[in-house]
Order: sequence, then C-alpha cells, then structure tokens
Amino acid sequence: MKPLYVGRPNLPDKRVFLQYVEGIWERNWLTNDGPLVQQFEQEVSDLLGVRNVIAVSNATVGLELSIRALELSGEVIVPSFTFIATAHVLALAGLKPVFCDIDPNTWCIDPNKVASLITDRTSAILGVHLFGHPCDSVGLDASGLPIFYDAAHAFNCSGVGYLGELEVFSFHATKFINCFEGGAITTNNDELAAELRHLRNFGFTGLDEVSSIGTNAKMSEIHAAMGLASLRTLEVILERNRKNYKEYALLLRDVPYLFLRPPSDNMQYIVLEVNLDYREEVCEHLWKHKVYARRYFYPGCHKAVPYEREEHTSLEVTERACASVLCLPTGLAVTPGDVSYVCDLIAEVLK
Ligand code: T4K
Repeated sequence: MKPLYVGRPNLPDKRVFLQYVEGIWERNWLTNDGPLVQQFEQEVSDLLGVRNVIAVSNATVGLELSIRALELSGEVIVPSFTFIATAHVLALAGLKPVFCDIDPNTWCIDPNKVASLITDRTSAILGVHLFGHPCDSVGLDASGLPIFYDAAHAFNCSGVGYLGELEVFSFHATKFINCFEGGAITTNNDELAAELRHLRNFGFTGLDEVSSIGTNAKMSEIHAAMGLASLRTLEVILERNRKNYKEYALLLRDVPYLFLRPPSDNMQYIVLEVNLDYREEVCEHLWKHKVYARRYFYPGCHKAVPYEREEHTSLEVTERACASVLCLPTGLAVTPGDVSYVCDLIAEVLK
C-alpha cells in the first residue's frame, strides 16, 4: 500500500501550469506585481466577493504585514488551538499573545471567553477559521476591538474573505489550493489594502519614495501560475474531498470511541475526535501502516516552549481538543479505496 499523508498537495493539471509558465518566458517578467499575480488576485477577489486581494509569499508573512498595517500594540487575544505560526507572528512583532479557549462545537475562539481577557493593553483579536469553520464574527464584534482573521484553512468556505479588518489565506503546498508557497490578504478597506501593498514591497509608494518600513512579501509569477492552475482544479478537488468525506462517514459510523467532526465547506481536513484513552494507539497503528495521520494542533500553542512559562487562563476545551484530535488523509492523492483502508486500520484498534 502507498503511504498516505495529511497535506499531500492537490496538484493541478501540469499542462495548464506549463501554459502559464510559457507566458512568463515570453514576457520575461518574473516578479514584482506581474500580470499573473494581478490575474490571481482578481480571480480570488471575484471568487470570495471581496474588494481587495493582496497576494503575498506565504500566510505567515501576510499576518506579519497585517499586524504592522493595523498598528497593533500590547496584547492580542488569540486561540491556542491553532498552527504555531498564528502565535509566532504576534510574538515576532513584540506583542503578547493572550490565549483564549475555544468553542466546543466549532473549535474556533469562543467569544464568550474573550471579555475576561481584555485589559487596557489589548489592541485586537486574532481569530482563526480552524479547519475551514468560520469564527463567530458577530459574537467577537461585541468586544468592540479590531478583529482580524487567520483564514489559512478557509479558502472557498462560505462566509469568509470579508470579515473584520482583514483575513489572511494560505496557499501553501498542503492547502486546499496551492501556489507551492503563497498567501493572500483580503479586505474591503481600500486604505488598508493600499498600505498592505506598500508594506509587501519594502514600503515603496513610488519609484523613489518610501513611506513605511516594509519588507519583501511579494508573490512571484511562477507561484501565481501554480495558483491560477490550481483555481481551475478547484471543483475537482472539492468533488474528491466530498467523496472521501462521505466514505469516512459511512465506514466509521459504527466504530466506537470516535466522532467524525462535521466538514467545513472545502472539506480540506478530515478531523476525528478519538476517545482520549485510545488516540495515541490509533495514531501509532496508522503510522505503522504508513498512514501518516496528524495530531493538528497538539499540544496547543500555550504549551510550546516560547509560551509555556506565561500564565494562562483555563484552556479546558483546548486541552481536550489537543488530547483527542486526529486528522486523516484526504485530497486528490487519496481515493475512496484508500479511505476504506484507513478506516479498516482504525477499526482494528477500536473494535
Ligand atoms: N495559520 C494556520 C492556521 C496554518 O495552519 C498555517 C499553516 C499558517 C497559518 C501559515 O501558513 P503558511 O505561512 O505556511 O502559508 C504544514 C504546513 O507547512 C503549514 O503551511 C500548515 N499550516 C500546517 C497545518 O501544515 P507541517 O509542519 O505539518 O508540514 P509537513 O512538512 O509535516 O507536511 C505535512 C505533510 O504533507 C507531510 O507529511 C507530507 C505532505 N507533503 C508536504 C509537502 C510540503 C507532501 O506530500 N508534499 C509537500 O510538498 O505544516
């Protein structure tokens, strides 16, 4: 049996990609806001229904630019149950990530637990649309604080792209659609978008004028070519994800000690909650058979070395999620037949 991974790239049609590459050679235009980057931004803008899309080299740097553009300071409230980059971008900017517990239903930041974490140093909330499930943005709005979102998992999910001040998507190789590496910031605020464009390109506002301290966060043409080719594969990826989810739901329905969490709209992640006593055993059994299931996002950012010494509020739901979560393979590299193999392995442990 071939190895099965969580995060195997969804490869688009190579011929479509190569056609875009031909164009790059003809124009001899490789980066710096090239025509393919502009086309990619336009297509993403149309798809998400948002006024401004700023393509960047990856989502992490997109979040870093966002923090600068929003002029944040002091503390930012953020979930701990997320990829470590969400916390790191705050710490790298000299801000304190204040970890908040999550809602047991969505596993996104719990708006009811935000109020008690607000101090006179709080400058924003950074929500994460975890596994493609949108945050409760209405609940978060009640805080009165600026809100921005890590939407790395949420491309093509309904209700995202235009929330809060801005949202940041990832087009990393392992994501629903990919640019090898890439990301995009989306916002309906034109002024913010203009500043983000400056920050993406060293702070240049004209040929010789620099208005702010920017960096190099540009997406190159070859990355945009992959993005455009991937966009043309979107329906195919979605169809396979749907089929795989259906198969998992069918084959796991009578297996005890687990719960298959509801899918998000892009179905990029297959997320299981496994009884705490058995999660490690299931994971080890799968790895032994080359099914590389992942405990995303164990053990939680608050337990990572740079943050573990800080005092944290109770993160009870987060702790439970970290102890039970197990992500399973899906995407174009996984067939319903592979799903059946994975489910058999899980049943061998839990039956
Ligand atoms: N916010 C959130 C909530 C995120 O999840 C992420 C990234 C970010 C922000 C930051 O976005 P970017 O700055 O990356 O745009 C992977 C990805 O590297 C990371 O992008 C992603 N989240 C995270 C959830 O997953 P790792 O450390 O688990 O990756 P790795 O190298 O173990 O790859 C996963 C599996 O994918 C491997 O077992 C094999 C397979 N794979 C991977 C690559 C890169 C392939 O088969 N081919 C490949 O080319 O973080």
